[in-house]
Amino acid sequence: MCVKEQEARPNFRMLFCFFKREIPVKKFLLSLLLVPNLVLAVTKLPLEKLTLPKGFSISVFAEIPHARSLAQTEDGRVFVGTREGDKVYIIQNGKVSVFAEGLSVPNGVAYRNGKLYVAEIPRIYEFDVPAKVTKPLKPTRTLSQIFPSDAHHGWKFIRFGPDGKLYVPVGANCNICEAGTEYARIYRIDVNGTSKELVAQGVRNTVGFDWDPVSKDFWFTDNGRDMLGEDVPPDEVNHLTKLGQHFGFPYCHGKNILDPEFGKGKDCANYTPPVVELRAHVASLGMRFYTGSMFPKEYQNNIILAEHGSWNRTIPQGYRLTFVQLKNGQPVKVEGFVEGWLQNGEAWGRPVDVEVMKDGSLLVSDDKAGIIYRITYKAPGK
Ligand SMILES: [Ca+2]
Repeated sequence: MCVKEQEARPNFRMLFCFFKREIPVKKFLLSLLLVPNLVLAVTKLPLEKLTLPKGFSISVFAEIPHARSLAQTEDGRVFVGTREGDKVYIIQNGKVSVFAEGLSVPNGVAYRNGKLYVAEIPRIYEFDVPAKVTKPLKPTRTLSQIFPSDAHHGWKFIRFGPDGKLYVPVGANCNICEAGTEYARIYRIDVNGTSKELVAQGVRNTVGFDWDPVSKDFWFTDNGRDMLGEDVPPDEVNHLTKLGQHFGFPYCHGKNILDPEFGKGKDCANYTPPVVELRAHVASLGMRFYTGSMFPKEYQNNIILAEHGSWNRTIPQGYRLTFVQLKNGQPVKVEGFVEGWLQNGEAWGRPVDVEVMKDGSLLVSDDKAGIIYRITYKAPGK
């Protein structure tokens, strides 16, 4: 049977689940023999199940197994990190190539000034990026800053801030615990030096962040703890207003939920609350401020984030893109933007990260279907 989505490696059962409505099993097995690259088989996706606001369209941009974090060069080439595989991919001239391989949990990718930075769990590699990548490349060096090697929430999302520093989170190495001093934090580092500064603490596990294009303030998603209840605590969108702020974990969840164990004797008023409380367990990951001009005005300079989807909630939720419209730093609208990866309690896709392209279209990675989607907008009637 098809099981509910889990934080597990994609396996053959999941592939069967995915394909069962699309092609007969016999034909699928035959395709495995004939097509060694499974990705090639993922060509018939139920894209018609996805719903978008009027005027928006979604299409397949690229097929990449386990696609996770996205980054791009000045000339619009796209890097794709993976958590399950050992590879980082590059999409150039519409074609997918392996950029680097033999890596361990290379979830994080960040590009700046002709160099790509790839984060494994404890370390970050620097690669030179040639004008055209023709074969898998080796890193030119490893950055001097080293992070804990714990696998639990160890995979990294990394990104350069407007300050030129590389922002690197270290998730809590547990579901809920009094994490050690290096954990549940976001750091920023100088990739050409040795500095490592604290940006935020009390952050359970952020896998996506961006900077407000106007104020340059830092915003990030955070995933709430498990095993507190089906509907608590909320996932979060947070706004840093002061370096080193504490965002509550493990003492206080959401705006005002004291942890039954670790919250004893604590007061939520002593921690920075989220700006947006998302639904519980939706697994909010990648987020970007939409900085293009293709989408309507209400989207511009506001947030689109990916909800990867719950893994242990009785009735799964998430599995969608969410739009957060802000006014003076406060949400005035939080609503589904793209929905339909979850059908009758089963997910055929899981959005992970988003990336605004130069032409204003939006890329979305999906590590379950192994797809990069492209969302475009055309005013109805035009
Ligand atoms: Ca929090």
